[in-house]
Amino acid sequence: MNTSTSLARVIVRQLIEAGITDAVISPGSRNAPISLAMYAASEKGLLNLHIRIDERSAAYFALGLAKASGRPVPIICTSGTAVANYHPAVLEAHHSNVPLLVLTADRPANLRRTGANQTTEQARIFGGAVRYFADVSGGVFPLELPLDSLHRGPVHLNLQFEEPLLPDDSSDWLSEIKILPKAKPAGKSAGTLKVNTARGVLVIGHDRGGLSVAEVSQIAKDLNWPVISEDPLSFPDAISHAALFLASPTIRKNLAPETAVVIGRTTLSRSVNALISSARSQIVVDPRMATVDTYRVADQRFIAAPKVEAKPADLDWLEQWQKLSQRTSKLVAEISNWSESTLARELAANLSGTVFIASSRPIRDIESFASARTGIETFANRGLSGIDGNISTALGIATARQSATAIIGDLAFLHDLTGLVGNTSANLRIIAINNDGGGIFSTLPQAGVAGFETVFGTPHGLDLAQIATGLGISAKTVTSLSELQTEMKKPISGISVIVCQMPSRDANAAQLKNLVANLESI
Ligand SMILES: Cc1ncc(C[n+]2csc(CCOP(=O)(O)OP(=O)(O)O)c2C)c(N)n1
Ligand SMILES: [Mg+2]
Repeated sequence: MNTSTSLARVIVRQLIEAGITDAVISPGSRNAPISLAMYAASEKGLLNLHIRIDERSAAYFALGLAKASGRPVPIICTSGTAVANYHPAVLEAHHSNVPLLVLTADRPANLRRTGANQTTEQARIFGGAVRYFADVSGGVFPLELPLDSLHRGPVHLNLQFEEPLLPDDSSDWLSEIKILPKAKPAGKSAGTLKVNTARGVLVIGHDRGGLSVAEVSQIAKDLNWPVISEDPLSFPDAISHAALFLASPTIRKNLAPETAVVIGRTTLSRSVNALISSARSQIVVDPRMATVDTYRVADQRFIAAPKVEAKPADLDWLEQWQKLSQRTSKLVAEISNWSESTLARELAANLSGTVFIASSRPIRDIESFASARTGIETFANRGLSGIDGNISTALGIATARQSATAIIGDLAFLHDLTGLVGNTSANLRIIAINNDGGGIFSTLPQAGVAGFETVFGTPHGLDLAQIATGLGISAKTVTSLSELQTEMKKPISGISVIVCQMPSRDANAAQLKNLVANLESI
């Protein structure tokens, strides 16, 4: 058997034996040995293959698949620029400890810097963003696959394939394969969180630093403090609309806590971050302090869910928060126009199943306008909050589930159009919120500066439904809540897009500002 075929088969065999079920391949010649070995495994029912032509989309698709399945997902591409297209998703995986196994094909090392075609310095190209790297040559990978490293984030193996690249034998190399997934390495002992303050708050970052909803719910129950959750769809007892009423400096001052326990990172609202800063002490629980956020500052730090020893809660304190939340709920319920706020409120109330929420306004509007509830499984890319790869991540998540819904802004939608190219079996409904540009910028200090529309607003004037239709995807544009509700009642089947055509970005920013001003007097 030739050297490249031997290396590819050893790797694929080990992956299957380790319990890996899915792989994402992008087309190319140099990766032929591993692509063909994976194809052979898929023909035997040992692996589900997903083919995505754009490596950036491919890697995000795998990211979504890995997040939703909890299993490592290999991505396979050819040499050269293909490798660099993996970088955005590798960074997102790095910042959120997602097990992405990056398998890049390369030419033999002696061809580097010789002018050989499609040959660049792709060894260590991802720098410190991967937990483990190896530049592999020869017929057999000399080490066991670094599966332990994968449990802590992305891993890169650069595979030097020399010619011939096609198999030269027909041996039954996949017989007697034994699937023996290795148990996840035991985590470090978590320790005990002892608090003797009654006026504390528990703040939960959107993806909980990777902790499970159950682990975080247990901490919330033991503390019995007001819970501020960036994701109000996973914690029914969270204080709804906290991000909104905390925008009032007066309210924030009255509610300054003695202690803030923060789970994961909070990246959505300045108001919530200001509240955390006003606490006398901050305790952080975040497994990512063991890998990526190693310099995070806090009075006390835990890298796993701790046991909690708390003194009985001050129920008056909890009630103060609940009253403010109820008053804000009333104001939120009174908004009746077709706007990004009412859209978020209604989506949050009516969605079911698995939901991916894109960066920018969509995730912030859900945080602000949803009534806290449960019964939904949520995902978002909050490692680096990119507006890239959002369709692909959602497709990967939908592939690991029966179906999913994605809520995505127009720029994020346009950014990842190639995510819509290629066959998938996924059932994904995309709700594209079209405000013709980056609506978030109208809510930031740069709103209205000279050149605002050119460098921040970036209107495109495109018809998103027509674009989707051109890609063979069914799409419908809606301009009212009732039309949206009619569309949402239909079953999710294949990929479909509902384009919500929104009023102007300026009008939305003015409405948000007005709402916050009204909150000053509640
Ligand atoms: C890859 C990437 N490029 C640029 C940004 C900066 N950015 C943050 S939000 C945003 C606008 C997003 O617009 P859209 O998706 O339409 O959402 P909206 O703000 O309108 O809700 C941009 C460009 C980013 N986060 N990620
Ligand atoms: Mg937009």
